[in-house]
Amino acid sequence: MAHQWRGVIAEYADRLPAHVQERVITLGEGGTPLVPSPTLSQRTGADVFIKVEGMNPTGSFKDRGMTTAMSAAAGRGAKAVVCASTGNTSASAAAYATRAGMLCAVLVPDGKIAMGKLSQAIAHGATLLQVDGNFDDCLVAARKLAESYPVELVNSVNPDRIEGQKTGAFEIVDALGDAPDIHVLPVGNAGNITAYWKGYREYAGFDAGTAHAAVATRTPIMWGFQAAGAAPIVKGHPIDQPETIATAIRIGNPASWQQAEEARDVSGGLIEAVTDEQILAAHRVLSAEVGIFVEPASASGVAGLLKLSDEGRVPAGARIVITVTGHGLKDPQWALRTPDGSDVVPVRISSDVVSIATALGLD
Ligand code: AN7
Repeated sequence: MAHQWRGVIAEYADRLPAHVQERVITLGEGGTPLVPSPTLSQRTGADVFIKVEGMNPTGSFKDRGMTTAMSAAAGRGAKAVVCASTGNTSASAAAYATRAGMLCAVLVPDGKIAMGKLSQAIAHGATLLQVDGNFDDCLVAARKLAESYPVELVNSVNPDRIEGQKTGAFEIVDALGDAPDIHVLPVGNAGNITAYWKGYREYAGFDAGTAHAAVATRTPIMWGFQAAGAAPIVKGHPIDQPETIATAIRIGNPASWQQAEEARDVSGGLIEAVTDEQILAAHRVLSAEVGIFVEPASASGVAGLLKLSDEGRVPAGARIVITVTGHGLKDPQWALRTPDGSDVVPVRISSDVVSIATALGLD
């Protein structure tokens, strides 16, 4: 039988803690495509690759950390998990809890999560509570709940989440033969930038003790992008009422704030803001020119790269990897609106071939 990817815990067993390996809960996450992008390379004068995390089992990068968090919880005999979420974490937690035979509770900000993600959590049987508040309020409540009641927290403040998510960096180095010059990604609650930095550090022989030889000769510069209306790290203070169409990163007080700053500073990188307009423009570039459909938050890394390129800040020829974090089908409505805000209406036509050929300009 041809080799089938076995999920990140089996594939990277020697790089992950033993306690996540006693009872492995997996849906085959990881092993996602790293796609070269001639379009973005041409636009920026760099050598750009896209890590397509929408190809994970529940359609986002969260599955990498959920397999480890849920396996650790299962190994300890946990019966129930809880998370706060802007959508993707809840979808992932719900699916992995189903696989583990556990109960799953999710706290989401009222009315501010994409329909696809809501459907996933419900479909997988989670108990979904729409909280009167934003993501940050949900996370405070979820943490308190897990402190006082018999449920385990599976947000990225749980270190087991970071352990799984760091495998994204491993896969990139394994595919390219070394770390890229620059790694670009969206920043919301800041778990993912923390995890990628940890993964790159460990593969370059830092931080992981002496058990492993280095796989990479260096670590990349980390470039993170927040949405302008939800950019606490850029502004230097929490945002009480974060706003952006990229609901996945509508977060005003990231839990891993300090770790994100460390990744930025130690790598010589940056964390900057992109506007909703820039995010939607990048979303269109990805869909219409690159061939990859993502949800708006996932386009913010590409938006940031294009912004920096316009400003002449992208080093010529640099090898750049951009993580696009979630699938476009989770929040598909954005494709059906033109840049000037009008709805896209499909052309209606009779079924005769001549009319269709005419409409297609084939005559
Ligand atoms: C598509 O699901 O926080 O900086 O609760 O869904 O690691 O938080 C989602 C975050 C980027 C930001 N792209 O990552 C949640 C949640 C997508 C996301 C991020 C999220 P972090």
